[in-house]
Order: sequence, then structure tokens, then C-alpha cells
Amino acid sequence: MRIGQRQYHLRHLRKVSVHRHCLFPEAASPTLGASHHFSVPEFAVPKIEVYSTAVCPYCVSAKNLLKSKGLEWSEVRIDIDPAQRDLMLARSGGRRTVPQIFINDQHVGGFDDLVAADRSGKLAELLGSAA
Ligand SMILES: N[C@@H](CCC(=O)N[C@@H](CS)C(=O)NCC(=O)O)C(=O)O
Repeated sequence: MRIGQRQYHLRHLRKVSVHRHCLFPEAASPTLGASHHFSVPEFAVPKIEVYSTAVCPYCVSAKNLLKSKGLEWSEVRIDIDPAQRDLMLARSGGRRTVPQIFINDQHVGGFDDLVAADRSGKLAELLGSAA
């Protein structure tokens, strides 16, 4: 891979997230030999779960917000799997509307809660909270 005039050796690159393409040339890397010219910092990839249904404008808005931040999530369709609906109710303290969003197993809430968390800084905090 060539970036500018510098040759990077990609065979040791560990993929941390498709949305996090951060190369740090010349950074210290005790595990790589002298012929390698980069290191890749390890990021904790947040686990994001979105409980949703097929027809759900608020789900679309929530996913668009996550997407705009380069985040990935797993979608749990409660209209397809009733057991997942029960699980959503249990995990969210009885919330019945979709979406219900969880980040690193912490309940965020619906779309409006996600927006509020983004504005307050709570979302950034949650995204950094992977164990
Ligand atoms: N304030 C909630 C609204 C969510 C909402 O109304 N979702 C709709 C689907 S888009 C829903 O679950 N409707 C079913 C119901 O109200 O029981 C949010 O921001 O997530």
C-alpha cells in the first residue's frame, strides 16, 4: 500500500474496524521488526445492538445517526423473532417501542435518547466503555 511517498507493509495489519483506518507511521511498535514502518493502535470496538422492526422510521433515523459516525451495529428484528422482543423488554426495563439501542450492553434507549446522549457527551462515553 502506498500513501504519499511512503511504502507501508500491510501483511501485519490487524483489522480493528472497517471504519477506523488509522495508520501511525513511525510510532513505536515493539512487536514489529525494524523493517516495518508503522503500528496500528488497538481500539476497543463498541458492541452496538439495535432492536428494530421492518417498518420503523425511528429505527432508520437511529441507524442513520450511527452510520454518520462510522459505527456498525447488529440489528435484532423483534417482529421476526418474538423471543427477542421479550428479551428487549427485559433488558430495557419494559420499553415497548423500537428502536431500543444498547451500547456495550448498556441501555441507551430509543432514537430520541440516542440523540440526547450524543448531545450530552454520554454517547462518546459509552462508545469508549468496551471491556
Ligand atoms: N420516542 C421514541 C419513539 C419510538 C417509536 O414511536 N417507535 C415506533 C416505531 S418507529 C413504535 O415502536 N411504535 C409502536 C408503539 O408505539 O407501540 C424514539 O425516539 O425511539
